[in-house]
Amino acid sequence: MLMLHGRPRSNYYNAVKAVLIEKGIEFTEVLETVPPTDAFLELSPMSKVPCLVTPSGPITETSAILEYLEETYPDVPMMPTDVYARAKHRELCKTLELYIEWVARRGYGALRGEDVPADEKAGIEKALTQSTRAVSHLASFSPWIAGEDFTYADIFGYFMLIYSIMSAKANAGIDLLGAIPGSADWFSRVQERPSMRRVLDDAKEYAKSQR
Ligand SMILES: N[C@@H](CCC(=O)N[C@@H](CS)C(=O)NCC(=O)O)C(=O)O
Repeated sequence: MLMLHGRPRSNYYNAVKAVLIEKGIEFTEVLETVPPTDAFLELSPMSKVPCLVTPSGPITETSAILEYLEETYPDVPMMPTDVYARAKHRELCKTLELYIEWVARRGYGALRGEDVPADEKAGIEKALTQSTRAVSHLASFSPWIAGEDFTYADIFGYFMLIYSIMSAKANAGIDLLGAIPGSADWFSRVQERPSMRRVLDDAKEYAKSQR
């Protein structure tokens, strides 16, 4: 049985969990602590969650895990089959990860009541202004982010935006969904999926248990 190591507070962990549920793959969850145990560092040397332990060994990095799941469990497809469409799907996911989430992450301190320096805020604003334009250019939202079919980019994209929305507002005064036409309705559509409801409910329960 596959074992998903991590924490339901992590947007990356939750993305993999939702894809496992969408694909109907059995898995067990293994909660990991902060700071990490030595045993977890053996599985995930960068101490990052999620880590998926497969019959062949552990895998970290969400995009690597999602591609492994797609290749190992193709019965419920969650990536386009056409080679060019697949490359565009990866391009969209990378853009959301590197230029939205990793930029917004620089300001996550503001969500915990910490000060974010003014020059960092200015950098976030400049970078998000460009990357929201890029996502608007690459995404379809008709009805799903990469076109007609629901793919893992919908789940991954949702989780790249979930905390970024708050950081963009707090640090740069940017309404992230407003800046990407079509994304607000899509965001609501994604979170109505049963897989997503389960993951988001579990995350809420986990947050309550940590208070
Ligand atoms: N590039 C990684 C990012 C994962 C990530 O940043 N995970 C965070 C939680 S959201 C984490 O494990 N942080 C703990 C640490 O860095 O020690 C991926 O794609 O999985």
